Amino acid sequence: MKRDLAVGAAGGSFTRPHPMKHSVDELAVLGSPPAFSHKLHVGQPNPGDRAYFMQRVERILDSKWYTNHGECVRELEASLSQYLGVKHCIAVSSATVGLEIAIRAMPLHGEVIVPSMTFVATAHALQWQQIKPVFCDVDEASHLLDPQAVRRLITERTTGIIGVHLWGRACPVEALQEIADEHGLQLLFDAAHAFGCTHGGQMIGGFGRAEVFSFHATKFFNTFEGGAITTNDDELARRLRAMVNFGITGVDEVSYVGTNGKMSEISAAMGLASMRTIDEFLAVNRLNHQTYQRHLAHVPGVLLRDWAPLERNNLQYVVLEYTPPPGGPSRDDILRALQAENVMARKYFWPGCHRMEPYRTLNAGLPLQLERTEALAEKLLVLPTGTGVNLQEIEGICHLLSLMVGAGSRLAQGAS
Ligand code: T4K
Repeated sequence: MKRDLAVGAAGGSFTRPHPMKHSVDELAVLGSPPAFSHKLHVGQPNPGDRAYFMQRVERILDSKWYTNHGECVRELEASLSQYLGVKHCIAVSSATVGLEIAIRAMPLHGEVIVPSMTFVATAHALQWQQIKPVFCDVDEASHLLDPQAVRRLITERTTGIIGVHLWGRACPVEALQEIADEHGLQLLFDAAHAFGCTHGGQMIGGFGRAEVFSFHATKFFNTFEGGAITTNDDELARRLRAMVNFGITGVDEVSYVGTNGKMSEISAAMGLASMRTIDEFLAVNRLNHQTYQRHLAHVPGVLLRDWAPLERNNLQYVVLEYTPPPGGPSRDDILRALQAENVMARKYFWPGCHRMEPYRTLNAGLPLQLERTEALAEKLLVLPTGTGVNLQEIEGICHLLSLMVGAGSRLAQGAS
């Protein structure tokens, strides 16, 4: 099983890289056939224990209990709490809804400081409820909230900070907590990327007042759609649990404004099936990452960081920082050329939330200080990993990248 996964068998078909391309002229962007016969995605789902999933689905159908905190959800919540070492785990229908509910339950209002270098859902979860996301710059090397920059953005309207554990790397948790305590702010973490990752050897999940995970199909651990809010705060947990279910606190009793944020039984069954293969997923991602590192180490302009080797990271994102070498192609030329080869790389999280609507308009004319975010947004390139890509394909991707970087302005010509 491990070996199969290690070579990238997703239980599906293998693509052999096209007989290796030897020269720039053979690149697809210049008119040759693509290197890969099918698309290699950044977010192709890991399937989990398929037989076990099917067994649980049969049981759900027989039970005639499909949602509303059924057996699978209860089992998944217990299993996640134990895995993460946190007191309460509330399964939700997505991380976006989880963030919205956590923000409302804490509650946050007025202004909340968030990084702009994140998926737009982090900002939308605030804006959706008329709370102003105040965009903060990140550290250049870690891509995480810069505590000094956070301090500069605090006003009398600030009620909280949302740290994002981007790429599964833990935020500077202690520094952010210190700022929050000093200013009477609440601290929430968007842990959408950080399931199975640690900070100081401790699983992410119990930091701040609450943390929110994503189990979307594209995450290394998935429930089709879904997520979880985790907290060690009993009172908050009670409110969260009610708000996920319309604010219902008892039979015919509603105590809060709530919504429908419940995870269904079928999603939870997928979660239980994924829990059984989590170590294999991690091993595959680790091997993929090492393979990328080994083959990209000498490609000019390409940096693939070896992140905090003492911490555990799920490595669900392979994030390159690309600085064009003299005369080299731009990041966007490389992206276009990779996609022509069926390598569906992404430029997460370009251009930064502050440059997307409605934030671009809302912040027009304001002196935003997001230089490092903007510089990173021009550099980042995220490559396919997970069980849907095999080591041979990864070697092929690296080889293509090195051809492309050496192609200079010819890649841009291919685009025109
Ligand atoms: N906070 C952060 C920091 C996040 O990154 C996210 C989500 C959230 C909060 C909110 O979490 P959720 O509410 O979604 O639970 C994707 C995901 O949809 C999104 O969950 C994720 N972050 C974000 C980083 O990536 P898109 O629109 O860029 O990509 P998408 O969904 O089209 O998928 C990427 C590629 O994966 C596709 O081109 C094809 C492949 N794919 C996708 C799906 C859904 C598959 O092969 N199979 C599939 O089933 O947002």
